[in-house]
Amino acid sequence: MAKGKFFSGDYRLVIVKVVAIGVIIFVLYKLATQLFRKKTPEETQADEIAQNNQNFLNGLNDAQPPAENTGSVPMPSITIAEAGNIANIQYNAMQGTGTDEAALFNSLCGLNGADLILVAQEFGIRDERTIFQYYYYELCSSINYLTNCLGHGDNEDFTCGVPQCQVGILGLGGCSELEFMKGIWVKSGLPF
Ligand SMILES: [Ca+2]
Repeated sequence: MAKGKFFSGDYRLVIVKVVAIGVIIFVLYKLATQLFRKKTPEETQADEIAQNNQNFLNGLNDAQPPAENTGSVPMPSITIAEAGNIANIQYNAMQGTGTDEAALFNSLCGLNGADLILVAQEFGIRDERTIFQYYYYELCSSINYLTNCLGHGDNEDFTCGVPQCQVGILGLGGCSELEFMKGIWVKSGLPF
């Protein structure tokens, strides 16, 4: 076909050619705008959160808990399935309006540092949050009796190995929910 003859000939064929070229240009334009489009601040932020979460998960793979008082680094005392079960207990305790602090703390209390790392791994990312991000979202960071942000801690009946959160007379004192949770997770050595 000679140059210049492209749009000559049967008008129906010309229409088909014009439409075809239009479609190709449109598709190329769409691809180019997708490739070179600047991300919105929300998209950039979402990417950063996803990347941070992925870094956190990658870090868990070779995380090692600090040595215990005995001087030895603890090995997991629970199975992966049990860790998954505890991760689910954590998740479920935080669903809905309130938070079941007793379920959160009780299911973690007996665990060593290696077990806790397994729980964080099995929790993974839920609702775009790591287990710690979920705690920050759900737990009170300071005691406030008016807003039912009660103090939590060890007493005669309940020992979770968080001595700095000793509950005082009449059950007052202790640590905020978040402080107590951080106290439990110290054994894992994970940045919380
Ligand atoms: Ca909740």
